[in-house]
Amino acid sequence: MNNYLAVDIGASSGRVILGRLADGILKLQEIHRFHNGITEKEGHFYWDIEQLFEEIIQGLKRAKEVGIDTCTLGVDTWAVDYVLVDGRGERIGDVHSYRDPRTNDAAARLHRMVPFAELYAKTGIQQLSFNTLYQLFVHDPQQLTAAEQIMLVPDYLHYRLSGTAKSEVTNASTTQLLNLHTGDYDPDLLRLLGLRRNQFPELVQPGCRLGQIREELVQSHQLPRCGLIAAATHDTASAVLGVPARGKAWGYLSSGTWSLIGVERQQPLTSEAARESNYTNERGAFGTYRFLKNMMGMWLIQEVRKELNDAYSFAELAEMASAAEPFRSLIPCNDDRFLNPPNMTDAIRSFCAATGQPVPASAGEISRCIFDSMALSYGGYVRELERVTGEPLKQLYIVGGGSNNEFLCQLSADLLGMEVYAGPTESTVLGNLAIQMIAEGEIGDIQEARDIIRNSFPMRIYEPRPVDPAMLAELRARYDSLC
Ligand code: LFR
Repeated sequence: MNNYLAVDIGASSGRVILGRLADGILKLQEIHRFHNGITEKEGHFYWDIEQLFEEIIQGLKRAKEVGIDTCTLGVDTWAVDYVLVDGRGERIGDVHSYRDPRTNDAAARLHRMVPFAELYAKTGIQQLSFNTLYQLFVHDPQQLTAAEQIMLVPDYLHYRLSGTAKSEVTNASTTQLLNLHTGDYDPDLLRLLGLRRNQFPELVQPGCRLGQIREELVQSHQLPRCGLIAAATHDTASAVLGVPARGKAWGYLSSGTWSLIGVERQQPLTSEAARESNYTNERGAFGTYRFLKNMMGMWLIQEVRKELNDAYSFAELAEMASAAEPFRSLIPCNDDRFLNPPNMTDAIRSFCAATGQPVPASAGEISRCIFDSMALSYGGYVRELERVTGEPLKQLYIVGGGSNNEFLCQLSADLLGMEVYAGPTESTVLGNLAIQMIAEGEIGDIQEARDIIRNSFPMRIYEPRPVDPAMLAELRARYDSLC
């Protein structure tokens, strides 16, 4: 039986998971789990990239301890953030997090030189204040000049493991530097940033082989012998691969730290409506496009939970929310003021006070305010997605950690008036493994992978409960007036 290891690192935690396929059923075993987060230094926010690398090594050691001698391995992480590497292969500087305020006014400044419409026509990528393009625009020019290579985080981790530097395309597309038409880094945008094409590694597709784990790592840490395979290294691309969908007319909501809502397409869509509504065309595996939009997701509740000193589990917060008065106060979840406030609970309360709404006091009231607002924003965006693509959706698949939140799933189904299929929670890991299994020839294609996932993991269906249309219209108007 082949062993496949998925290293999946999100903004709040990372995992090393072993996947195996037997009789058409995919089984997962968690080998290692670790914390991730950003740390502040003098007003800037960074990831601890050395720690993440060490955790991968720990995971591989444990894999060996549980009897794995050979395997393949792929890494996926969040997008847009990068590591600078000098001519000797050494890292230059710390790795900025996309939540670092350094890019607060970068887009406005850059758009004075190249209007957003032009950027969008070139790249098809939505405007997020932290896209790599804007981060590089404000990055220390001396460091950039010294950088022989600029690698996105999972590419860098693959490089540290194997010595092979490649730029995997699903994540590369989130830089807002890839030209949608040529498929390569755009020369005009590189010129604007004062960068050279050869500072970015060669672009490769998910499934590309990246060589073996370096022998010296295997020897010094007693690791299994692993062939590295580029996963769809952007976690959202892996999550979309892991959606257990069949047929057509389905949308997805990848629900983790972020909520990513969209559809899988065979061609990009860069119409005026798509641009104005800020939809992105990130590259998916097998030539697909992820036509989606970012919404602030579980980050809101994760921060609030932390501020409550982790006194309640997420399930408890959802339970308390369900007992609180509905739709009492709402926040525009996607507003930049919730991107990285010094204190999320305060930011929510101040917003409610400033807009003349009741100020949520208890943990249940704060959680209710978050979940009501999230469900309303999902509803609005699904309708918008249908309008922009001109294609009505029949089902919404919610995957990722948020698919466990029964309260939010049911509320979303109700407000959407649409069937919601929830699960699996591990869609990102499953998408990562699927690419490796396809590369190894154990699975034929992505539809087969999705069928296997559907047969292997539970999925819960939420039927929409009737909602008074006048009340819904009033709620929508209230929500929209806050945005
Ligand atoms: C989700 C995600 C989103 C990306 C955001 C920042 O984990 O990868 O797709 O926009 O994080 O990188």
